[in-house]
Amino acid sequence: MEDVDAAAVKDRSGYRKESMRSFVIGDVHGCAQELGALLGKLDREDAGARLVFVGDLFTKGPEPEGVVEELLARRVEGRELVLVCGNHEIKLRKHLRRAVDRPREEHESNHAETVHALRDSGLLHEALELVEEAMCQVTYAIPGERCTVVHGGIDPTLGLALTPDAHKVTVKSEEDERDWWWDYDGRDGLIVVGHKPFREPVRVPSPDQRRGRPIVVNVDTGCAYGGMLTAYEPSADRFLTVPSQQALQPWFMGRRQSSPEMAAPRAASDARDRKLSG
Ligand SMILES: [Mn+2]
Repeated sequence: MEDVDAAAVKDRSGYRKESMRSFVIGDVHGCAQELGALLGKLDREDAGARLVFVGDLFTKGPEPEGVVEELLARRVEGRELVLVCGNHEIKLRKHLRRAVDRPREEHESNHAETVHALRDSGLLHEALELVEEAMCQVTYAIPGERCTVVHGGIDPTLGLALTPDAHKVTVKSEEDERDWWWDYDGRDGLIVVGHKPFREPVRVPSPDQRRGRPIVVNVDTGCAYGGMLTAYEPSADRFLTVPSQQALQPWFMGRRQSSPEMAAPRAASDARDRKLSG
């Protein structure tokens, strides 16, 4: 019996990388309690699965230091963590860099709370390393699956390969505009994103086989705004969620799934790409 169990554990540990399960986790935004709860849930599914974070790990929520601790603890356990770059990683990096270089200086940016919380818990360097690691990875193709993770999305007219990195990290339509995923035909496989929060995960079905695997999934369910924290398992086409502990923001209450009928497709706009909104 012992030999059988040992073999099963070894198999889950990932020597056949292509068979390793992956979970893509939405915008954590400093919500450490919810992250702990979600990771506990995922561990009960498969304690050896790869954890792919879609970006925006630290800002907005109450406990960025707790998020650093959760991530480092999983690394120590030998878990495979993949950090994809969000727009908030880019925004936060310079503030963290400055705080590391000048630890006694008070910070007065809109990231001050995040920076101070990390500094007061002695995790500035660790947070900076995680942020810089994420910034090296704008896209992540899950091994063995036709699935790519990016923070914001792609320009469907250009496709995954030709969409500029800045666009991939920041693309977000306005309230009354059509989301890019309604104009995507699935040619680059399944694209999993975060960045634009809705009350429910967005799941865009393939146009030619409506019951098959989706072509776009958005796992940002607004944990920092009182929604929930969502993980998605691409191979099983399945969502796992935990409720947010944060106060429900009034503007977020009505953020239901966008519809393909909404407005006309917009032209790609470089000006909008430069605006790091959200
Ligand atoms: Mn974002």
